[in-house]
Amino acid sequence: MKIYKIASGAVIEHKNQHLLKKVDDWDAFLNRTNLHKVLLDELNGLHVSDDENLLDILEIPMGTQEIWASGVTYMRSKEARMEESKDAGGGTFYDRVYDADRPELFFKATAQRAVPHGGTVRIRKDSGWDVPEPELTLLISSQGTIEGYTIGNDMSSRSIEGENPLYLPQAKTYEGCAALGPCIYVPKGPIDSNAMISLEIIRNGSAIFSGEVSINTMKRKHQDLVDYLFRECNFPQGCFLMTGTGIIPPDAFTLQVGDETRITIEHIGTLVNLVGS
Ligand code: DO4
Ligand code: MG
Repeated sequence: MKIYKIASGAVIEHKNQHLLKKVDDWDAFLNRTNLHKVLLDELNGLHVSDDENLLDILEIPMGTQEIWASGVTYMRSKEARMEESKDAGGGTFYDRVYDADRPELFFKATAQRAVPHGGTVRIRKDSGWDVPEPELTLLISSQGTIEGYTIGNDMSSRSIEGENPLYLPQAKTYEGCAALGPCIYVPKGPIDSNAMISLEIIRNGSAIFSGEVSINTMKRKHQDLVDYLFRECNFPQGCFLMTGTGIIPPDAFTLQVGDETRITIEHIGTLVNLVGS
């Protein structure tokens, strides 16, 4: 089952049908344990739409929840960050966090700084080296249970992060620093552990970078990340947690204004965004 957010409410995709549901409070709508079953029970009586343009304009599938992120959860992320920060002493601390029990977790954004599928993510004007980070993103209830999955783009400035690790919040959080969507995938159980994430970056109509990774190569378990996040933080509306990137373009690559990012995660869909200034 998938949930899309459009201007007039929710579209629930189930068995190749699109059902319309009025939602007054997106926080309450998403923050429910056993969401798959709850949604199934609510399908009865919903209007089925055959409007082909129904999903043309999507909103971020969230309410006022915070978006958090995990770091250095894949080998590729550890290696790329050790390389970019070696002049700032980063040669050792990324491998330490990769191996430590405690994961790297950081606050990323709220809906105000994020954009939906079809929206424009930004690169910072004071950054010269920028990448999208394609990340499986968890929808977590206020009880700490994983209820769904979406696609996140953790836009990152590698020049600012590489200059000094204490600049991480500036490398990661700014206007237009994240994209989330196109929908929330709400399966009966956990997502297929072999699901693939792929990233394509399009410039002037051609793919200038493409890469893929399986979520089963992630170092940590989803629930372990959630448990650490919930240790000393309450999330009365639930929250979203990006689970880290396993795809980073080669060091010579930087995003440019006008590029298009296309992130696909099996079972969820494709999140497409334009890069702006
Ligand atoms: O440690 C810096 C950020 C890591 C990150 O965002 C990732 O691994 O995805
Ligand atoms: Mg990331």
